[in-house]
Amino acid sequence: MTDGPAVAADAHDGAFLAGAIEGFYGRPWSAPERLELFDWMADFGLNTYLYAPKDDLKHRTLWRETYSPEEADALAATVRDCAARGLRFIYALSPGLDIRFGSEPDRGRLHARLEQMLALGCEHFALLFDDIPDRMHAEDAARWTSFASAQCDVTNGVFRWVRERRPGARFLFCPTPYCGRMADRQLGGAGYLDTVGRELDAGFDVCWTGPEIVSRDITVAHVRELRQILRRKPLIWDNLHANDYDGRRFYCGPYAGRPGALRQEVAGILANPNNELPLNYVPLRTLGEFVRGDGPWDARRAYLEAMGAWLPRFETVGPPISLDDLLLLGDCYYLPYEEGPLAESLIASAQGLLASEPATWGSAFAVKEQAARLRDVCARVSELRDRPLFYALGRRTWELREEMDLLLACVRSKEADPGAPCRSDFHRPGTYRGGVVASPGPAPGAVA
Ligand code: GDL
Repeated sequence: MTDGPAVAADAHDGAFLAGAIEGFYGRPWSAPERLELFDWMADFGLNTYLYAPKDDLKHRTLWRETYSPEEADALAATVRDCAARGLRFIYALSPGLDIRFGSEPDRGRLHARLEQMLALGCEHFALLFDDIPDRMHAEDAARWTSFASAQCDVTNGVFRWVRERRPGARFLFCPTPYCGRMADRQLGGAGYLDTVGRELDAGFDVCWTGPEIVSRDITVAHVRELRQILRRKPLIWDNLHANDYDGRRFYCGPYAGRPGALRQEVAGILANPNNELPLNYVPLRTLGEFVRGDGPWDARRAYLEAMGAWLPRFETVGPPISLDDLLLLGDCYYLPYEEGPLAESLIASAQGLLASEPATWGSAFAVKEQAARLRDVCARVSELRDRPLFYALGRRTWELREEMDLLLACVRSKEADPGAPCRSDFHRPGTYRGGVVASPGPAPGAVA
């Protein structure tokens, strides 16, 4: 395979972007949370923070409105906090919900927004066109042959305008189809990505989440193919640890499913992680290790080491949580497509017990012990000294504790009377897994 056309030497400083995106749906992080994030990032060898919280109204829904003086002060402080730690702050704007590409007033508003951010000390920018209606206003459709051309035209204009003022500015662009599945479905119109490859200024990095929005694996072959189309190395916007799409889960597993060789194939990797900042310690620490490494990547080894480093945050006011306890808990909230091995084995053993007769069980002792231990670790989470960490974990670990209680009740009940249905006084219809979301829907296999 040949390399794609080289990015113009002066397109940007060429630095590999490694870091975090605040890019989820939901409540944006607070100023103290961002400070904690920046301290971690500096510690983990990460260099870039992309400000793109979907629910900062002025990032997306009200993209035309400049920040109030109070909001501007807070953002300027965030820009300074990044600079103080040697981190690159990139401000993202998402005008795609309703921008009129041909409208001079709308282009003027885009400039006004970036001008305000320049005045606040921000040097680097992103224009994002993800998760928007993939059709244009009729007047725009009459002027541009494609959605991609209209986006490139506006984006290139903004880019030149900023570059005149800040020659070193780094620029990111998120296409409307930003993963393989969307491109296959021709979101944004046929040939969208080819048009971006041809028409978007070479100085832009183009964001890409892999074959899926949340990609289990991202291979070298996958990004090489895309590089040919985009005519530049893609920048990975990695949703591996994002949890905004499922309020019952979070992911504290390692950066995984990406080979070490990916480092040379992309312009950078930015992780859009869990909404709950305290839960991102291991994901970001292992990402830092991944990008700094130069050989094959051993995700589980990196995880075990990172969990050891995270453990001091689990100091309690009661009996301690040990590393083994933490690994058992962490394995239950590992990665979207994979539980950790301790959780896998607990699930398999529990399913085995529930599906067979007690006479064949031998000793169910090991499963009961593991389930009881997990239940106790979940209970001890409420005794954490680090209250923000407890607030981030508490609802999920409460639910897991209830599941362990139910499992133990079923095992006990089966042991006492194999023919009797499992009964629990604490898992009653209506309050246990009630509500519309928990009612039976299509089986997972039915979703193509
Ligand atoms: C998305 C959104 C992102 C969201 C993520 C996970 C991109 C480019 N956009 O599609 O804001 O957090 O999925 O739900 O990934």
